[in-house]
Amino acid sequence: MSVISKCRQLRTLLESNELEFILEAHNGISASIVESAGFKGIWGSGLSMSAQFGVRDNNEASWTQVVDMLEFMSDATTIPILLDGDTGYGNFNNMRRLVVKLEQRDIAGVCIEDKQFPKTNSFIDGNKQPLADIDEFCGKIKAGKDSQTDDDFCIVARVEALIAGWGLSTALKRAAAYHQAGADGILIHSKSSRPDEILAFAEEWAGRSPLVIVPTKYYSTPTAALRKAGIDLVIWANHMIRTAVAAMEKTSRTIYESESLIDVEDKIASVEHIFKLQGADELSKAQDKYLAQKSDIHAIILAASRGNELYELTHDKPKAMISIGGKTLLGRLIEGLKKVGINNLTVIAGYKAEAIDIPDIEKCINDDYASGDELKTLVCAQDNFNDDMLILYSDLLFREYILRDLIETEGEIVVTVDSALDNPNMTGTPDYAYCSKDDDRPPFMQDVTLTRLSPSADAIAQPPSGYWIGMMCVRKRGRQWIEAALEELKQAANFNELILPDLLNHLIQQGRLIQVHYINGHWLDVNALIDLDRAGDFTQ
Ligand code: SPV
Ligand code: MG
Repeated sequence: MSVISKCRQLRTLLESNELEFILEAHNGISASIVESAGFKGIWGSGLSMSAQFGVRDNNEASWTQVVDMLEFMSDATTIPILLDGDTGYGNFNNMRRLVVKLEQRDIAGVCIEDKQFPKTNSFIDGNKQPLADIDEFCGKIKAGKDSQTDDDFCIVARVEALIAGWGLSTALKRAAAYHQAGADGILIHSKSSRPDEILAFAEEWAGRSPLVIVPTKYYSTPTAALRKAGIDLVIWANHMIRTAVAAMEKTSRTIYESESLIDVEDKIASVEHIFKLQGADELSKAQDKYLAQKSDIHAIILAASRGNELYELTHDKPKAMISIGGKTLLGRLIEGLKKVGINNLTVIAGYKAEAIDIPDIEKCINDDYASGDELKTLVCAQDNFNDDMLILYSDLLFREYILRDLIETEGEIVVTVDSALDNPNMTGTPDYAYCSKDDDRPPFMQDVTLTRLSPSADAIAQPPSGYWIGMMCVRKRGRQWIEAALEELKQAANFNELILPDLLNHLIQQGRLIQVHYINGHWLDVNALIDLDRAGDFTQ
């Protein structure tokens, strides 16, 4: 969809054969409200912008402060803004720079008035206000027109002759000169409460160029009369700031006097409405698109065993708490989990449970660790199971990508299998993984399922595809399978001896698909003293 530039939109408004209307705004939120109401353009009123800054309409706010505010207004809207540029904030040179800066901020046009800097609002002692020299003002218009790069950028020349008490012929003479100098429209201003002088001007002007008016004082004039007079653009010049001020005065008085919010809450915009005007919806969609989703994965970490092969190192603590390179195994594991956004951590302790003193974890205790094995430990954390969870041993050291890839692999239950069977460093009893396919990389992510885990490579005629490293990722249905399987296995006479591979084998026998994610090395299962020497690879 091609977007019509704001400059073009403003030019179309000025040059259309219909009577068009623009409404004042003075900051981003009022501008967006004006657009939402249906207006096709915005008047960047000098009076209103000064007022919202809390200063007078006498060029007390600097022009760059005005332009900065305009940028917020323009960013918040898609309709054009015609800036009330006072006198152009100086001479022709200031006008040139103003036009350049306005175009840079996507402001569609500027209206300059033929008074002297610093100006005073037209409704304050208008008669006393000196007008600009005609030639000097024409030079300013020309300088502005020569500075614009978009042909559609509009410069409207505002004639203050009627305000200053000079009468119709002066107003017409000035308007003609400004038109000649290149102005895209003439704004004829009046402080009269009747429209007579404006209507007379319009008649004499006779459509020589677009005619703009500001009927603040002659507001009771029927719009039909303005239309009939051939006016092109009406500016409702200050009604947003005045309505805001009236509302703010009323609300502040009520809150002050009642020392309560009870009388105002239902009468003011809801906080949700403010969010809407600020575009909160767009941000939340963008967050979904661009921000890494916060993980709600829970990790269930089995840390109940002593680790007998580590001898005196585990005299007073479980294997998970032995220190490697200044950090405990469990501490390192938790650090790795947190790095990938997993902060919901359950550690199932058993042997020397009190030695596990890590903050921000939930500790479940298997008091029966001496007589029970892994499944007995796992069921202790059943209340903490989640529809997205990792179940893993606490004695693992691994490269970060292994965890990341595991949680990104689809499947109700996914196990990480190391296909580097030639690993000469394997200690303890490995869990040989028999899989539906060997790891024939590439292709990288393959659809492979687990057929069986076995403590022995000879148990089945087919050679194993790798080792299960003691990590699995479980999703909603996988959790249900595991919960049901644990209930069944609890009835078995040998439940106390069952380990995680028994659980996975049980699920496979039931026809559940256990997905395999292959890796090739880059992990270590700390079982024996010799593993501590090898751990250096993972502890930098
Ligand atoms: C403004 O809105 O600042 C104007 C219009 O210049 S008026 O205040 O009516 O002069
Ligand atoms: Mg003004």
